[in-house]
Amino acid sequence: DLRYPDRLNCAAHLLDTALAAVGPDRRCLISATETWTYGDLDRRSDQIAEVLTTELGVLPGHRVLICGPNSPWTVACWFGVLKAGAVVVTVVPLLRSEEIATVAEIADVGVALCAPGCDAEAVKADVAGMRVVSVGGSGPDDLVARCARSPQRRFVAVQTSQDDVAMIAFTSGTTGRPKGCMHFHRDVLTIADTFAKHVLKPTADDVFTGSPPLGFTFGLGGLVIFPLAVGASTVLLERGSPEALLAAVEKHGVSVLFTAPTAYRAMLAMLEAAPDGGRDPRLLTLRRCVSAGEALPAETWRAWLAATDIKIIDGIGATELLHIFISAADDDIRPGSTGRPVPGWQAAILDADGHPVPDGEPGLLAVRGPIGCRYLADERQTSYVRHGWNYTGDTYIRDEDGYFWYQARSDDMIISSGYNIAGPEVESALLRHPSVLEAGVVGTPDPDRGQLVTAFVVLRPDTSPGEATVKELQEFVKLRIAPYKYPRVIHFVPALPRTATGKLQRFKLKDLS
Ligand code: 3SK
Repeated sequence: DLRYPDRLNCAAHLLDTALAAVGPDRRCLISATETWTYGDLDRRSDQIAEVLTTELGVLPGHRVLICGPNSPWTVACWFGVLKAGAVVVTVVPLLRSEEIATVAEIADVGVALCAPGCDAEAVKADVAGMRVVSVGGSGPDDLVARCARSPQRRFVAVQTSQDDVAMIAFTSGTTGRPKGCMHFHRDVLTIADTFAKHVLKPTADDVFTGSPPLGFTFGLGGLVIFPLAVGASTVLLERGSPEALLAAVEKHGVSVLFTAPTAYRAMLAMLEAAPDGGRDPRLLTLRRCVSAGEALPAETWRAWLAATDIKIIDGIGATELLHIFISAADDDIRPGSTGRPVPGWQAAILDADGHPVPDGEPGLLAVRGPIGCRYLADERQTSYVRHGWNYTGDTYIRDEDGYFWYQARSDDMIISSGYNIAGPEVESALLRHPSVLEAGVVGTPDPDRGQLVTAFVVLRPDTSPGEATVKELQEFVKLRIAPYKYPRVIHFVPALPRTATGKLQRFKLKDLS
């Protein structure tokens, strides 16, 4: 049931529901240096709302940028801005001044709440009308100091409407001018009532952690909305490296992990079998693992199952649609497939004119459901939303049982000698070779074939990057997928270019070749 009250402030609703269910003393946010209870988060977000409205001139509907690492104060800012009736503008941290300036200009940001590191870039952005306030730095103007001085009283959350904009999440995609995706207060609750409720099924006893930044909606949902919607706790890591994830799981008894395929592979390389051949002793508390951000190869899924006995829940979401809309868990999983539409969502494979493509054939993934794409003042809205569907920009195949199989980003299909070749399929085949750590495959211009299948490979440290390895990998791929798909060119590189959210930047690979 996705009906919500007309008057709805999602931040107040989430906190009030959790407080009623688990009480103020339940652990909520855990970082390397502090642990906040639900009562702490409620109180500090009240103080932030108070400071925003009484000292910084923020009014309902104003846009407030939050730029910070995964930390309790970043979460408190998110709740405080919403309690004040303002709109959260989220970006991943480490943006440079020019990028901040673009986002601030598109979203008409009045106040920027920035952690140390981000604040200098925001000041350098020099956006007219944007006041930069540091959070967790030093000095009397810092938000934390202002909160400590503020009257320590309850802030009555602004009674927003369920379809008032709560947040504008920016997506840079893998290239192009960033797009601001507007989401309503009800959308924030909807992701907990669809993917989390029907697929993930967390409980109040769960402890969450993961690597995606809170400025990426995958991280916001997985590390804040889903745990808080059930009164669970969440471990926030400033650096979600594979080493840090393993250490956090062991130290805090984590049971739910959100990360991307690359991190699962990196952790696999670090795991040790227990003396009895069972699960690595650091991971004993883990019960749910979620992967998104990129397609999860069947090989990675199987290797993780063999090492941990856990079936990774793969999923595809989009910043435009806030969170995951196709996924599968437990016995419903078909390794290598993303899964089936999450309850509440519909998905179809269409051609560019909106006609259905038969099962078994590749086409454009189109989805519709309780959340839709609403770009802020961006003409690309009319290419994302067409024929009553959201076109995600991915090429997929639906099988006769209704499972969706990722092929490529629609603009990443390689056309070589008239064949359609999906780069990620070649990447999966390469990843099955024991010497390959990471692989990125793109089409590069070729006068004879139109495009050449070109692979960029990160080898394990003990492998030599010579011609013999090139030949071995080519033969290896030919034996596993249709031979015409094998990479005719292989470059060995120390690392692959990725976005701050971990997505492979294939356009940069094209530039490298
Ligand atoms: O990249 C994805 O699959 C994703 C998942 C959840 C939320 C947002 C995104 C972009």
